Amino acid sequence: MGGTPLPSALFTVNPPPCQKRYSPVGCSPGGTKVRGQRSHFAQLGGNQRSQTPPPTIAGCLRGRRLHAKCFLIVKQFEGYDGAQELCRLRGGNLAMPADAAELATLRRYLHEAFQPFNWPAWVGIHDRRAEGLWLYESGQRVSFFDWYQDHLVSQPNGGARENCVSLSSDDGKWWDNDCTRRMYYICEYRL
Ligand SMILES: [Ca+2]
Repeated sequence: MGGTPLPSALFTVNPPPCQKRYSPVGCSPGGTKVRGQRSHFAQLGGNQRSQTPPPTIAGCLRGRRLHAKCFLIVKQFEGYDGAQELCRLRGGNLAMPADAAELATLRRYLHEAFQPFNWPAWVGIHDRRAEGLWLYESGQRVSFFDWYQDHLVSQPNGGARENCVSLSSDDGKWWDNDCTRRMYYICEYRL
């Protein structure tokens, strides 16, 4: 299923913090506070009225399905814990890409949803229990990684300050981030 292009207006309201390597159009360099946001879920491909209800499993079918799970990008700025709670309240979790196929699906979904922009989005991976021990929200240990790396930056690089993982929408690469940063997020639901 293809993502519906988002109205450009959505990119000008309450921009989230930028990724570290550069400042894409529409984000807020260094910003961590997002004020005055509307408390609604603007689901990709879905209804974007101000009182759109939170995603349900049926709503997730507007996202991206693979095997017995589906992923849904939620365009609401939340810290990691808030995002996980909102996913959980609807019967899911933050996205936990379990293998290369699922990660590739997420990467394409993010890219198609946000291009030509670059937006970070939370997934359900953290190292809060022990530094450097990356776990899914399920508690299972992450067995493969796709950290961003170039000649200047090698993720993860935040140590004990950055314990939650976001994916960049342009390339799907992983970044460790401060868990309190507010950004879009991706839920997953079992079908
Ligand atoms: Ca860490």
